[in-house]
Amino acid sequence: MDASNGSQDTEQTLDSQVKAFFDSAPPLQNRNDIIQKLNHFIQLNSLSSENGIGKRIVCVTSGGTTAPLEQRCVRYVDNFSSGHRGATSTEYFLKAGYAVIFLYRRGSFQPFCRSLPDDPLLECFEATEGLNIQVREAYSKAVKTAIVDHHAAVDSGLLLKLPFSTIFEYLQMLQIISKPMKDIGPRAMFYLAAAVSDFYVPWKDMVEHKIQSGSHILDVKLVPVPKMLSVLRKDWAPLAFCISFKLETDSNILLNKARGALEKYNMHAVVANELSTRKEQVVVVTIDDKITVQRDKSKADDDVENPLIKLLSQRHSAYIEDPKRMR
Ligand code: PAZ
Repeated sequence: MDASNGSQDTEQTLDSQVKAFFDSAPPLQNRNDIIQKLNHFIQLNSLSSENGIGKRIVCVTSGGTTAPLEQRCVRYVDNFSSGHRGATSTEYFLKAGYAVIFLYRRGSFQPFCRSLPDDPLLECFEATEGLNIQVREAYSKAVKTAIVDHHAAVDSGLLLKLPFSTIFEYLQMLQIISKPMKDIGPRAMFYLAAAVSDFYVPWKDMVEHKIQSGSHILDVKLVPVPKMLSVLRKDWAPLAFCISFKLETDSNILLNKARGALEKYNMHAVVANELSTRKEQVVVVTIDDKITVQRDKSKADDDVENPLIKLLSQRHSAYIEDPKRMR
């Protein structure tokens, strides 16, 4: 078999894996509602801008996907991701003038709510003597900012929030989002910060009912999730500016893995981060650069996402001017 046949075979295998994934995935319950909201959002932001050519629109993915072990799911495989990166980045993208589709894991961190405590309802509010509810003094600034900024972004049509839990929901939603994003060409960006399951149990192989605890070993076969980044770049939204993330715990392999992902999935940039330092520093790996981006430690409330989004927004502008220059 010659090399070209080999790559054709790999593509066919990927295509058939992707088809099998979507054919067997449980259909999204609110598919039509999501499509309607998306079309409205993209139409609105395609018309509105100072220069008359429409806003830049970014899809930020955030938090971890679950891989269910039972169809009537009691147990699932999960990961560590808190959604902090995605929520924080969303705020900076809005500041940079983007409209943001925030595709997030239910229950994970939300934009504008990062400085609130874990249980905001119970910790930020108190009942007065007349049984009215008021904000506790210590949280009054954080609550006000969260409510005002969040509502301003949503009400002005600049922030669309779409929740997922499972890998099935996430990938179907990413595919749905790609369709209208494809129509806006290079003005679209995908910023894929979600920690997506690498392995899953295909729906058709999954037991329906709760796995019983009687046996001594849990024998469940998980198979690799098809590499949708390739499909996103090649078919779903080929002109969109695509940023993926690479997380490792071993700093010795991080940059090589990021470079590998850049080439394998034809990304415009891969943001490399290490688990323990991910809030302090990341490295943006592109075809001809490795740029270290750090949080400004002299400012207590600075985030690494602040310089990161500035850099990516500049790169995106250059890409819009000349998409061929950055492949
Ligand atoms: O969600 P979080 O703020 O706790 O962590 C962010 C992150 C490490 C999940 C993200 O920066 C990332 O690297 N996402 C991709 C992970 C991966 O699949 O390699």
